[in-house]
Amino acid sequence: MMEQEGFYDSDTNENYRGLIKRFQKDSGRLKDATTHADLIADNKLQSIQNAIGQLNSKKLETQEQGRAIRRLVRQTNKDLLFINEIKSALEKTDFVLAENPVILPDAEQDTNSSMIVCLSDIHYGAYVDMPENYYDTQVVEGLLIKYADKVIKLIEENKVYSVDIVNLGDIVEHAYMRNQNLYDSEETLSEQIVHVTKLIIDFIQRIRQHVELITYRGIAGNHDRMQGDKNSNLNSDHAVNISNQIIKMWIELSGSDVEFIDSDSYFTDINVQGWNFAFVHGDRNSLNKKTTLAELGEQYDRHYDAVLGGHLHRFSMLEVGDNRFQATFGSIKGMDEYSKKISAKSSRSQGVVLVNQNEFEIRKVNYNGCSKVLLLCKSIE
Ligand SMILES: [Mn+2]
Repeated sequence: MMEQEGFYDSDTNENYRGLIKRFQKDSGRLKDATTHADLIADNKLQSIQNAIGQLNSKKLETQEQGRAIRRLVRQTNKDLLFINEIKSALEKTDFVLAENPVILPDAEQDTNSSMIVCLSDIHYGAYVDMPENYYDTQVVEGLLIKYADKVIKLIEENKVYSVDIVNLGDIVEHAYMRNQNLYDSEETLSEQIVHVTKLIIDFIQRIRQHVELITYRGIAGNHDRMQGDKNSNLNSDHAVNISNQIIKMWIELSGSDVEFIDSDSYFTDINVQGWNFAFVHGDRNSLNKKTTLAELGEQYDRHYDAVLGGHLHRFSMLEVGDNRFQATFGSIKGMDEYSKKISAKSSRSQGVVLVNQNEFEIRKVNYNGCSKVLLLCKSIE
């Protein structure tokens, strides 16, 4: 055991020596003073001196090992604590039951359209209370229901028979990123991840009531990283990874026929009716930069018709080639003190892409009519 902990020499450990001595004394095996003196006379003193010399030279090394071990113990405890927090948040959360209704096609009209539905920058856990916007965890639920209903309306108007839901990241506000977030956050990180995932599942199931073929996938944003510093982060160490696992678990346990698509942590792409779409959050690949679509095409060896992202918290569309686009969708969160401070005021919005064999249309989905008063009412309900 001691060797595993990095202590190879028990003779140089004073506490260990004391322990053995005490045990020997208690069990009557400790030699008396006369015998002890004899031992010294028998040149045993030399070996003790050697041991002290060894102790001094080992001291630095031992300190280093001790630090490494303490760090390991701290990290292990932190991870275990986090997993336990997730577990207890899951136990306290009720997930919607999966239903897989048969959706009868409209006999009179062709149903040949598909739709990509993006979810972006939910920032669950953020608390905003300013003249232009109000946002808290209660409000998120209402806003996601409203968005799902807008999507359902588009499904019906456009005779959509298949939907691919792509989560573009920043699902949680995260408590540890900027100092400002510390007092603008609600709930612990584990609670934020579990609760926003519950709302995402509600969103998926609400749409599933109106269309039979649904896929879901999610990539991570900068707020989803477990550690704020992007350089010190393992690639899959992010909130969306945990959220994805919960969604997969829900699909499996509830018998949902929604298809979960695995993807990279920070990139995914999809072919819908012959058109190629790429997705990034937008923090690692700037969607303001006109060459991003071409660069992603080069990197993944594919001709992309559009690359879609979030991150900027505003709708933008840039034509960067012949009918080829870079677009960003807005946030569910809407304006906050931070966006105001960096003069990036913009409205709450989301976005979809309507696709058929002949064309695709990137469309902003507005949140008109969600005044602060209405949001507050929803929150109080
Ligand atoms: Mn964001």
